[in-house]
Amino acid sequence: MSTLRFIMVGGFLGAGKTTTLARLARHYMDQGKRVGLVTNDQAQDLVDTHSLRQQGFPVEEVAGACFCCKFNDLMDKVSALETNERPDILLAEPVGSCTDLVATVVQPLKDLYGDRFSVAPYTVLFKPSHGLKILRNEGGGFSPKAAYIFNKQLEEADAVIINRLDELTPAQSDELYRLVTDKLPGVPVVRLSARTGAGFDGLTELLDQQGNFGRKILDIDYDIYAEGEAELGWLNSSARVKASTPFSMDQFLLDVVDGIKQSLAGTGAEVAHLKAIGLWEGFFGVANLVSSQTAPELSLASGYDVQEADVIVNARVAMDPEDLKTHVHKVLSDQCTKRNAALHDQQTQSFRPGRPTPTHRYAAAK
Ligand SMILES: Nc1nc2c(ncn2[C@@H]2O[C@H](COP(=O)(O)OP(=O)(O)OP(=O)(O)O)[C@@H](O)[C@H]2O)c(=O)[nH]1
Ligand SMILES: [Mg+2]
Repeated sequence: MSTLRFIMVGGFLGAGKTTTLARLARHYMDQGKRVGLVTNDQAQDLVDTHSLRQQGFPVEEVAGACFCCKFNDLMDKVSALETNERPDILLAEPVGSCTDLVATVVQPLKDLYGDRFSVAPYTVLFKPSHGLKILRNEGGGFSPKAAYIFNKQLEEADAVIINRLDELTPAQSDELYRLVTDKLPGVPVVRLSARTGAGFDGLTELLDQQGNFGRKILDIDYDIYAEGEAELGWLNSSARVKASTPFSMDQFLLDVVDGIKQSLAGTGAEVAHLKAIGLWEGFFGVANLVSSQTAPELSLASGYDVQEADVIVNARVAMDPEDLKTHVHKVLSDQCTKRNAALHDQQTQSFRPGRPTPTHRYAAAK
C-alpha cells in the first residue's frame, strides 16, 4: 500500500500558512500529484477553508478546537479526503496560536498510523512583523505569554521558514536569519516569499527530504500556553450583505478590515490577524491585516461589483472578545450604511480559546 505524504506547516497567526499551502498545493498538482488539504480553527466559518476551496483545492476542516485536541476528527477528515480524492499529499494547517504539535499530532500520527503516512519535516513559518520584536526581546505588540507560544512554535520545528522575503531589505532578512539560527543552532532556515514564490525551491527541497522527522518534544508549561492563548479575542462572523445598487466587493472587504484596524487603534489591543472574505456567484476576494502596525491589504481580489455578497470576518486580537464583537459589528454596520446596504442573517461567535487538552501527548519521541 502506498503511503500518504503528510505535510504540516505551522506558524503564528498571519505568518502565511494558508498562502504557503496554496502554493505548495499548486506545485504538487502541476507535478501531476493529487493533494488534499485540512484546515483547522477554534470556531466555524473559517475564511481559509472558503478561500482554499474557491482556489479549487479539495479541503476538509477541523472546527471547534486545534488538531491536538481533535486528533480523531483530524484522522476522520484525512480518511474522508483519502476516500474522495485519493491524495498523494496531505497538507495540514494547524491553528496559528497552537503549539506542542509534534508531541500531540505528529508523534501519535506516526505511532498509531505509521504504515499509512510518510511524515515530511515539520516546518514552521516565521512571521517577521511580530517575530523580530520577540526575538530581539523588544517587548511591544504581544504579551510575554503570547511570545512564549511564538517561541515554542519555533523550538519544535524541524526547519524554520522566514516568510515575507519580498518585504524585507537584505539587512532585515540577514538579521532575522541570524536571530533564528542563533536561537536554534543546527536547524535549517529557509527564506521565502509565499506571495512571489522567491525561495520556494528551498522549501520544496526541504519537504522532499526523507527521514525520521517530528521528534522534537517540547518542554512546555501548559498553564502559560493556555493563558497566552486565552489573551486572544477570537471572532468569526458571517452575514449576507444586500444593497440596492452594485458596490465593489474588494473595496468593501478592504474598508471592513481597515475600519476594524482604525476602530481598535485607540484601545492598544494588538492585532494578530484580521481577515475578511466576500463570496458571490463563484467570485471571491480576501482582505487581511497581520498586525496593528502594518497596512491592510487585498490579498486575493475578486474584481467584481455585487449587489449581494456573503461576507465572513475572522479576527484574532489581544482583547476582550465581547469588546472585539462590538467593534466588528459596528464597522460592518457602518460600511453597509455607506453603501445603502443591509446585513442579513448575521451570526457571530466570539470567545477566548479554551485550555488545550490534547487527545494524545507523547512525552518522548518514538
Ligand atoms: N507580502 C507578503 N505577504 C504575504 C506573504 N505570505 C503571506 N502574505 C500575506 O499575509 C497575510 C496572511 O497570510 P495567510 O496565509 O492568511 O496567513 P496564515 O498563517 O494562514 O494566517 P492564520 O490562518 O490566520 O493563522 C495575507 O494577507 C497574505 O497575502 C509573503 O510572502 N509576502
Ligand atoms: Mg491560515
